[in-house]
Amino acid sequence: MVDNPEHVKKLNLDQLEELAAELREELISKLAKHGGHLGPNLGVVELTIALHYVFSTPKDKFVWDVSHQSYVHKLLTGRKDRFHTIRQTDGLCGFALRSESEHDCYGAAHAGTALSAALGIAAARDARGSDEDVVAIFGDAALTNGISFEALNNVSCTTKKFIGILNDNEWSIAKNVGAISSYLNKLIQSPSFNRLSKDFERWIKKLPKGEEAVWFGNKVEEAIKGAVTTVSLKQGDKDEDDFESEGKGGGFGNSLFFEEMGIRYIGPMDGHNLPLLISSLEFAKTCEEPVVLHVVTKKGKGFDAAQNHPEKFHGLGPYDAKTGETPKEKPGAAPKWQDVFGDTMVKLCKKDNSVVGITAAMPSGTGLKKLEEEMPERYYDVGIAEEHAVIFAAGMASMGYHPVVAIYSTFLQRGYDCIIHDVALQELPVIFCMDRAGLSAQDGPTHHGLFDISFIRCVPKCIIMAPKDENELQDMMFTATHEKLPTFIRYPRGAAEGVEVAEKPSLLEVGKSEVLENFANNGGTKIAFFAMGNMNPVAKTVAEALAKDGFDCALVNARFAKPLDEGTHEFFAQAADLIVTLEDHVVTGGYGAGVVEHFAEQGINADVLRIGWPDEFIGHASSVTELRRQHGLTEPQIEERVRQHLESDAGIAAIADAQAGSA
Ligand SMILES: Cc1ncc(C[n+]2csc(CCOP(=O)(O)OP(=O)(O)O)c2C)c(N)n1
Repeated sequence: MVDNPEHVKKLNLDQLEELAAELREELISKLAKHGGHLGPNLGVVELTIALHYVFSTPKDKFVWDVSHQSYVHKLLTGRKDRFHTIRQTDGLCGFALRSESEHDCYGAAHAGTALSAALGIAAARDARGSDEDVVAIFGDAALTNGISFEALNNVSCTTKKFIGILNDNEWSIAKNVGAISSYLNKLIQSPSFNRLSKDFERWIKKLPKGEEAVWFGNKVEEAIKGAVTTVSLKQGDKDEDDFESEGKGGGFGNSLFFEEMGIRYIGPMDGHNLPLLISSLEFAKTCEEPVVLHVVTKKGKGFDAAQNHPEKFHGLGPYDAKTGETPKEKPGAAPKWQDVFGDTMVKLCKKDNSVVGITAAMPSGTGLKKLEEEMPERYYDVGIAEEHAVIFAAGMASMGYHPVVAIYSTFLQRGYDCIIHDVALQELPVIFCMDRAGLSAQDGPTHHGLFDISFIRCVPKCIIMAPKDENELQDMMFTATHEKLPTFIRYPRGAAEGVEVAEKPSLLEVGKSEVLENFANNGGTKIAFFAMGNMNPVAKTVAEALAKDGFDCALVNARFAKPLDEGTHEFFAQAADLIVTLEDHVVTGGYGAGVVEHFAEQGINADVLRIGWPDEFIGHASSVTELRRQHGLTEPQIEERVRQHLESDAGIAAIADAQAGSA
């Protein structure tokens, strides 16, 4: 299989189509073992081939929005041999990554950045006087995101050479939502928009004979015809023949929306028609004004299971490469945190009319889908629009509601100003349920939720908590609905602890931790473990191992990073030789940092060992365990770090101090 962009340019149409089939086969077979973003990549096979046929990376720049759909680009830019390692330890990254290849000019994984980044690249090109082409490839759901609009607004006054490709498959992860989505749908379906661009027709007919023959033989007429008649239809709609027979073939039309922004609109067009894509891109390349190509594709194209279930196959774990079947969950396995969250939302909404759920395009990932299914009137999907989600929630809260924003920790980063300016400053009781707080191992640094405690802890009026198990998650959510201040609840990806969830939730005392195990006073060196959330079971294992060697270990479920349970921390600072704080979060500015700050403010001389993620970006790997191992955070490694600390100068001095104090 061709895996070099220069080779792609030498292929004729039949060979390009063969390449498309090979790429699909490669995607389906290689991703089956560990999973990945199969559906989006199957949808952009022809588009990516056409891009590499017409443009030349690394000189020309492709900027992929989210970049979860850049696998085909990776396969065509020298990374085929390593493709089976994607999203695995030491393997290829699942997103575009600047350090991975010179063909990845810009990294991403959060949505909505491609147009801004590409426009910045184009501005830099213009400023330095070079002539590379810059292409932003963005999905229809990227147009639910504010940043995309900020960029579109800025295109025509910034540059004359800019190509945007709107890859419209009608899906976000779930079905796309909102007015823009309906507008795009109209563009595709309304015959009034389907008029052939005369410019394009003239241009294509003017191609020198030799040149046209190189890339699609005698298919010029066919391409022009295709431009007016072959739009690949949106999922679930009628098939192509139906459209043609109704005279509703897609074509080269105009879109007031783009054109009023000073951007030439070309499309809609069939995103699986190679000659059409190539000719359109060649045309776009000649334009002396910004252009957007509206390309209609099918998510999961070429693999029935993926095409029929676009949401499931957007991104998934292992599957059967023939049938697409995924392994069944083991009976008796602990539920996922997101499912407990979803069930609790339904329970709370049934009891309390003030509670509503809000997601920014992540209904299944966050588990809020359960609310959508059971109580759709209490459910809001606002699109990939985190800032809007937060401010929208603030608006509802100002009217007496308790909105629950179900959001991944990493995506809440987008909403930071809104947390401060719209929620905290106005003391509005918005509840943030931050899923994926901790690691998303296979996705890597763009998706790890490791910064939320730090960036929220410094904001006045906020309450930050983390449950030790799923029953406590229910209690925390219930408690949050009784609060007058913003609350943030963090919990990780994957399976919870497998404890029973009580029929009725209980109210927790805000700012109070839970002492699980006090000192035995057996004469051993005293270590008090304070653990946040999912680090409780880790702390327990470490404490039990140390206890076997005569250490006297206390175990505290910290529960709140803010407000800190000052009394309990101060008590153990006096009583213990060493305090160990544990959090699935960066140590910089995290919960442990809060403990140290509090002791410093109070003049308390306590020895504190902070266990958490270091001050660096954590890469991707096959599993959380692997990343913990790499960073000294497995249970045996933490145990060893505690022992070493106690043997270090600081540890010895602290023990001596403590003994002198008690003498
Ligand atoms: C800021 C942000 N919010 C949410 C997500 C999660 N997410 C990843 S891909 C995706 C949908 C993207 O849809 P679209 O842009 O249409 O591309 P497609 O997958 O359909 O090709 C979402 C919501 C994200 N990556 N970034």
